Amino acid sequence: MMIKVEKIMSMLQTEYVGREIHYFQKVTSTNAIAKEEAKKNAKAGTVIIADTQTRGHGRLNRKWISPKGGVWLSIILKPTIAAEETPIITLATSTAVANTIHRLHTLKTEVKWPNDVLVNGRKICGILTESSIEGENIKFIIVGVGINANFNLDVLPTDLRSTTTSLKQLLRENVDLERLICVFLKEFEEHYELFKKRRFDALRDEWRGMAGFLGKNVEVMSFRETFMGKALDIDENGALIVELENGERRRLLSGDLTVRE
Ligand code: BT5
Repeated sequence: MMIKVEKIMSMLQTEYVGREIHYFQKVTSTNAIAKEEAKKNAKAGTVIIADTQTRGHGRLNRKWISPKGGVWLSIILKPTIAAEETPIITLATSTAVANTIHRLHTLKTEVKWPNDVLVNGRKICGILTESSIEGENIKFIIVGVGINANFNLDVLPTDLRSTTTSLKQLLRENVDLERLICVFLKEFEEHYELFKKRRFDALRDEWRGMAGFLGKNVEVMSFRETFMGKALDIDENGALIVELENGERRRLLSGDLTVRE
């Protein structure tokens, strides 16, 4: 057993996020388990945590490598919001992770649209938000968070090592996983409370302050095309605004960015 739930419970300072934790040594994907639990009426704030995932995934079913020593968790949420507002939860979660890593380990963290946290320009955390929608209503949202914590990069496939990092790789020692989880859950709850109060501007402003790529030239890969432009800002729904060379502006709801400066 890597992660000790009792230790988390003894330190946790939240009202409801993580007050119920389902812990597993090994799962397919904590998001998949969270979805099943959400359908079975799990309470909002319930957290699924695993030491390792055999089928961890990112967006578009990309593989998420989840070795032991990482933090792989999913939070079940039941907000009353419109479907188009969900991207803001992903942004708020990345801010919460960035704050957590910065506060605990004094590392300089950045966020990158749409779902990454970076240290030294390398991905240390990815977030996968999945929602279940019925008609116009959100039934539940699952926020999945993967933080590369207590493992070195040599356990990842070679092609990932130049673009990723981990806390252990950066700090040259293991961190207290339970403390990391507690601080994150508290940060998350604070941000989620703002979200529920629809303080989207506050969430956006904080995220912008950590978004080092804004104002830079980026290569955008959307499902349709690849193009170059300048990342200008995000709009009120969390969509990215990119300006092309000819001055034309595009609004992106999904896609991947590579900074080209
Ligand atoms: C993400 O997708 O970044 C979202 C990752 C979410 C993972 C969490 S873990 C708990 C929960 N359960 C799940 O099954 N998922 C969530 P995306 O932006 O699509 O990035 C995916 C890409 O990141 C892959 O195609 C790889 O290139 C890269 N990647 C895979 N494993 C990685 C890792 N451990 N660290 C950094 N990059 C990784």
